[in-house]
Amino acid sequence: CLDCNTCSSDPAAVQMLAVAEANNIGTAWSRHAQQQPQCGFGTTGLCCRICLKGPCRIDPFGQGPQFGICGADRDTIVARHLVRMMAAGAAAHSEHGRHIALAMLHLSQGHLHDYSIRDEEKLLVVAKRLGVATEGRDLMTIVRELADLTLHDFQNQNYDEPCHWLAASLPAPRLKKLGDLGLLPHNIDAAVAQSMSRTHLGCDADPTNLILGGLRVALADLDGEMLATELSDALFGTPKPIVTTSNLGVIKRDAVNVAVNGHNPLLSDIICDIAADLNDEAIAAGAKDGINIIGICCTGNEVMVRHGIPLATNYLSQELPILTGALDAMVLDVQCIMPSLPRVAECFHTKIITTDKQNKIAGATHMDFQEAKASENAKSIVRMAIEAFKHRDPRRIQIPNITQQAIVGFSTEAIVAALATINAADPLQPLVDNIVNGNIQGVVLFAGCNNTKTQQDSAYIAIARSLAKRNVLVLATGCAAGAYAKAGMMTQDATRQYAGEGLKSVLTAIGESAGLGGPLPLVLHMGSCVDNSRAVALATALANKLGVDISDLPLVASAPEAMTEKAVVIGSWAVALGIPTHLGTVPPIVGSDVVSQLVTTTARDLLGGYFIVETDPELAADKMFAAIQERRDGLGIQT
Ligand code: SF4
Ligand code: WCC
Ligand code: FE2
Repeated sequence: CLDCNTCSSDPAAVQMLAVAEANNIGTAWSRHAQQQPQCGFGTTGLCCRICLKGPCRIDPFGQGPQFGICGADRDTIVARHLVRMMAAGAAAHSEHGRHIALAMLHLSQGHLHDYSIRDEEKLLVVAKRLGVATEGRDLMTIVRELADLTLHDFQNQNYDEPCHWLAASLPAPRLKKLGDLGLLPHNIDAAVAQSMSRTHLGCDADPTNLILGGLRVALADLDGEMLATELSDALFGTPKPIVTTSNLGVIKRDAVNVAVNGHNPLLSDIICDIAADLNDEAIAAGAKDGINIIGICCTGNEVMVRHGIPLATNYLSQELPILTGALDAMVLDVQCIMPSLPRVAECFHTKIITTDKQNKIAGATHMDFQEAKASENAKSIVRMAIEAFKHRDPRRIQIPNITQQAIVGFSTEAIVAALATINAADPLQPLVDNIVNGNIQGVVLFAGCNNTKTQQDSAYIAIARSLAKRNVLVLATGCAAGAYAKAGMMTQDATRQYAGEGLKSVLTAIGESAGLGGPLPLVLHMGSCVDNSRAVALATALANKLGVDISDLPLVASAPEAMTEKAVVIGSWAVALGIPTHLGTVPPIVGSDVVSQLVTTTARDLLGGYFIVETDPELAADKMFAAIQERRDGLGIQT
């Protein structure tokens, strides 16, 4: 490898990559290099492994075989695999959601003593939205009914009854459109199972029908994300603006550093709670600064937006905190966790702890986390970190002295509350006024991952700067949010430096009236990946206020470094909701013109949303800005 700067635009990651190189420790980047060249059939989606007669490969240039052994053509093969990706993504998000819903149920049954409803107001708001009676009723009865209603979205067998969360949350015209096209799922689990079933050998071989089925499971994914976000808010609190820090410099030399990595807040939130109780034990072990909890990836985002826990890093650089020699434990729950972590940790004292029965890694210590014993389990985990701290090798400690301030916690409620300081009676009106007068041209939601195919974080930064300069309001979730936090783009200075004049004036007016003593940050951190549902809530509120559909709004989404199946499914429901959605990673569908057409032009005709595949950040920004202008034209508000 020649230059670590080509791997990442994050200076702290670059520093640690040099350490990895010097110590001959493999990282995602070195493994990426070893994987080159990657298979052209897989890249274009033209390899099928769905049955044991395969793998079958379609010659992309038309010279060799054009059909798999069963007779499937390129379009069927590409569509089937794409649908399977969506199903896997939906399964992941909604399994997370189910976990939270079951915790709510068990809480209402009196089985969980370490959890409570921290945000009663939020609980009541969502209960009402879902049709649960709240007046004069005991809180736990409401919790029970809300949990039951939520779990019904995993159990309902009436195909014509759409999932409750979607039905209660999307604008009426969108629901109508999706319902007419048969895209409203009745049951999350069934939608996943049906996707697997129809893509089995010898089942659905019509690419159009397959992709429509894919959109149905994508909407099931959105249902799972919505319920995960909203119930987590009720349990752990709805995020409010909070000032914290980000990047590897948040690791403290004189503390027991415990990283939480993964997605589900059920464990990490409790770890944050009990850390203070064990501070004295950490100090007694020689860590004069006590216990320092830091976040990685989306568990990191969850505790960052709710409690201001510093975020060490996002997905692609998750191995690097170990290389500082000062990370004492990394606690893992589910999703986007590299199986390499125990291998990297072998060279250090860091304890890698898996906690979910269904997500173990060979070489890690498994500590089965049970909600009924949450505090007890969390204490054992933190004590493992304190024990590991005693085995540190002080000579190997190198913590990059790099941190950035990050103002985070912009839930939909927090954004509306900030706007309410300008117009209490009608909080959305100032936003609408500024969109109409052109101070804000539109809104972009950045979501999705890191991908070794791109220099880490760089496309996020370039596109956001380019759009912000053109007065586009920037929202972010997941690893996108991590990228912006690390790069110092969630600060007031970033607003002063990068926002166009119109956007700057609006962010300043809102920030000042909301008591921030300056503008809102340039990029608003909405939370984890399931919290993309927060952006849908904001879009829905705007659409409802204007009496239009989401597809009419000057709103675009972007995943410049998309990587996971979860990112594929998020992008797919964004399209289904009518949102022009940029992908900076070329998806494995380019082997089929038919499928490529379906997710671009056909989707646009049917749903208003479509994918924009563009790997060049500047061109991507231009295309998204053009999509925003088109929407403004449609609303008759061109300025
Ligand atoms: Fe080949 Fe058809 Fe089997 Fe796929 S399902 S591996 S195309 S025979
Ligand atoms: Ni969501 Fe992508 Fe990060 Fe994982 S955490 S890597 S799906 S963006
Ligand atoms: Fe995530």
